[in-house]
Amino acid sequence: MPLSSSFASPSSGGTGSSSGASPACAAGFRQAPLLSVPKGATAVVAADLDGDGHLDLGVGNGLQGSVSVFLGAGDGTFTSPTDHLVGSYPGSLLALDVNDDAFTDLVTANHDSGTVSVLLGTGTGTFQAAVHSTAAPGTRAVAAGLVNADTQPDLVVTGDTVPGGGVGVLLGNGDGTFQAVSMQSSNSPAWLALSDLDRNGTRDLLVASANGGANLAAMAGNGDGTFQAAVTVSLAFAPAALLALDANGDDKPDVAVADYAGSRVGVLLGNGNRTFGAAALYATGTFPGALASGDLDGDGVTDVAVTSYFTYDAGEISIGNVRVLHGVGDGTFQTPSAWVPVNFPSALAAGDLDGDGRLDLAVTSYANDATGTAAGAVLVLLGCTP
Ligand SMILES: [Ca+2]
Ligand SMILES: [Ca+2]
Ligand SMILES: [Ca+2]
Ligand SMILES: [Ca+2]
Repeated sequence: MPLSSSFASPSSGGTGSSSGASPACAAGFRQAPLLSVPKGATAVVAADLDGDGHLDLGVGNGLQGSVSVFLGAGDGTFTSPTDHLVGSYPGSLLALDVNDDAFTDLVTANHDSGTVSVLLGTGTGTFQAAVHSTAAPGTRAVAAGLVNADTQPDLVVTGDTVPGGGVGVLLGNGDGTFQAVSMQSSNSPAWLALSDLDRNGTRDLLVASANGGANLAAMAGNGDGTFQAAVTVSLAFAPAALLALDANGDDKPDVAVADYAGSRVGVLLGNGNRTFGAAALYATGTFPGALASGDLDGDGVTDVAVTSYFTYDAGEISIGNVRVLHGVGDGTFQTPSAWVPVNFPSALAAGDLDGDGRLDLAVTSYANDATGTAAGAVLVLLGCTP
C-alpha cells in the first residue's frame, strides 16, 4: 500500500549508478516486455495458476479492488490479463491451494473492507467468483500455513486499524471459507510471517510492529490455532515490511525487516529458539517497502531484493528502484553498486519466470510515471549475468 509522499526529511541514501536506458543486462537483470495494469498496483505473486509448468503472475489492484491474472508463456512473456473482483484495496496477495483440489487458488487481504477474498482456481487459469471472509479492521498482510492440527490451510492477517486491529487467525474450513477470526493482541502490526522458528513442527508467528514500541515479535504456535504471548526484540526503527528467510544456510529461520523512514534493511539472524541476534543494518534506497528473497545472482547464496519507493533529494522527488542485497553466505550482505529504476515500486515477487534456472523478479509499479499519475505496470526483470 503506498504511503503519502509528505516526508519531511531528505534521505541520506541512494548514491550510485542507475541505468536508465536499457543495456541487455544491467544490475543483474534484463527487462522483459512491460505488463499493463490499472493505476494502484499493490501486490504481486508468481505461481503456476494454470498447471502448465510455467509461472504465471497475479497482481493485486488496490484502487480497483481486483486481481489481474497474467498467464506465463515460460519465456518471460505473458498473456493479456483477466481481472477478478475481490474486496476493497487488496494490499497483499498469496497463491496456494486452499481447498485441496490440486488447483492453485489466490487469496487477497483487503485493507479497506477488512476482509480476505479467496479466488478458487479451476486449474486452467480461470477462477470462481471471490468468496469473502471477515478478517480484521485494516487488514493488510496475510500469510498462509497450517496452524492447527488439521490439514486445511489457515490464514493469519494483520489489522492496522486502532481500535480493532491486531493479528487475526482464520482457521480454514478447506473449501475457501474460514471460521470466525480470532484476534491475538499486537501493537499496530505492520507485517507478519509464519515460520517454524523453533523447529518443533508447529508454525510460529513473526510480527513486525511499528508503533507503541517498534519491535519484532515472535509468538510460539501451540499447534491448535492459538499462539503464546509474544517475545519481542526492540528495533531502533519502525518496520514497514518483514520477510522470513534463511540468510546463513543453517536451517534456522532469520528475518529481514525494512526501515521505511531510515532507508535501511535490518537482518536478524535466528537462534532457532524464537530469539534473534541484533539487527545488522544495510543501506537501501529511500523508503524501502517491499522485500523478496532467493538466490537472485545465481551464486548459490540467498539474496534479498528490496524496493525504494521513490527518492527524495534536495526537495525533489525522483524515481524509485529495486536493488539486490547480495548474500555472502554467513548471514551478511553486500550492498549493490547498481539497481533498476522503477516508478513507485509497490510489491515484489521472485520466481523463475522464463524457465532458464535463474531466479527473476516481478515488480509492481503503483503508477508508472515520475509524478504518480499514470496507470500501473508490472516490470518483469529476468536475472542475467552481464
Ligand atoms: Ca502457468
Ligand atoms: Ca484449489
Ligand atoms: Ca539462519
Ligand atoms: Ca530466469
